Amino acid sequence: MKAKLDRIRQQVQEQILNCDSTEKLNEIRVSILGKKGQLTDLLKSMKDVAPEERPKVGQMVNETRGEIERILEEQKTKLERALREAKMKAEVIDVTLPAKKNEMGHRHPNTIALEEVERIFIGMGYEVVEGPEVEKDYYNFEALNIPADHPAKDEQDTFYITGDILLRTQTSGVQVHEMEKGKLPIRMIAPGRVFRSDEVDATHSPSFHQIEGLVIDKDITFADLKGTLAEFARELFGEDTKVKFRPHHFPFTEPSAEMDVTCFKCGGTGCRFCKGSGWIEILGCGMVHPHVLEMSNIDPETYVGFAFGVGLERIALLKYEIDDMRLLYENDIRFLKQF
Ligand code: 2U9
Repeated sequence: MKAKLDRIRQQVQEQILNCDSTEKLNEIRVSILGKKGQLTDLLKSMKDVAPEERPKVGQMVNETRGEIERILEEQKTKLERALREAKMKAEVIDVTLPAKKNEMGHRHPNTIALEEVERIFIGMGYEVVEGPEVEKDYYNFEALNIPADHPAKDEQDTFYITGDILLRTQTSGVQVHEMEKGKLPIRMIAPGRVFRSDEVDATHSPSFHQIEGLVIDKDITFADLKGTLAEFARELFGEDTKVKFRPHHFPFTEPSAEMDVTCFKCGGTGCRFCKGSGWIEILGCGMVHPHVLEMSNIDPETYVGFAFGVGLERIALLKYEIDDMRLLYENDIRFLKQF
């Protein structure tokens, strides 16, 4: 019996030491120690052993079983360690390798200009309010003193969705919504995208951006308008910038004006940039028409206001000396990278 047990142990030991996976190791365990395994069979055949021999034989079988279990455990530990080491080797990270270059995007010149304008007005206590690009005819035209038969409503200039709903041609509707809320005073700017049926060229696009401003309070005068917009111009174009107001007409403001700034290239002496005049037109403005206030339930006897409107692309083109508006929309990275 001892010789038989030794043979089994030797054979199994060889199998175990040659085994290269934990799955195969388990198969070996089952084939020796399992229910139908070799050693289990041997124990079952104890009934054929003489009774006085049984304790001795039983002890020998158990010793062999213990020995095989020890070898199995050792091999299992060895295989697991080898597996862990191989995995760690495969996953090794070389921290000295140069890092992958991250392509950093950056703000569009329109966004840079918008944030600059917003910064200036927020600094003067204004709120930035946004509104819908699809608007009712009333908020885009009627409430701004632009009646049904006004040429500005011409379908050639406006994208109508239905007879009553359109893509806004100006952001003024945002201010009308604010006035209707009845919370006064108002100090706000309304930046946003607007739409007009224009042909694309160096200075026009069917979709562009405006920033409109509105102040409504008691005792507001044209002097407040001038002071505010002169300060805006100085902050945007430099502190030596002078401003000039020329009379103009807008249906929603009375009196109305256009504001020019001294050319920031030549300082006002005249150059190619300002076409020799020394001045650059920058925005439109005026005192809010009393009828516009009335239509939004604001008493024009108590409250007065001023408003202004500026094209965002115009500011970006001037500030960054870009001579064609189309460049702002083409998304050519070589162009955009420069700002
Ligand atoms: C309300 C009352 C008055 C907004 C104003 C302008 C003058 C103006 C143009 C500038 C260049 C449009 O983008 S542009 O083509 N805008 O000249 N806008 S006053 O006046 C308002 C707005 C809302 C309730």
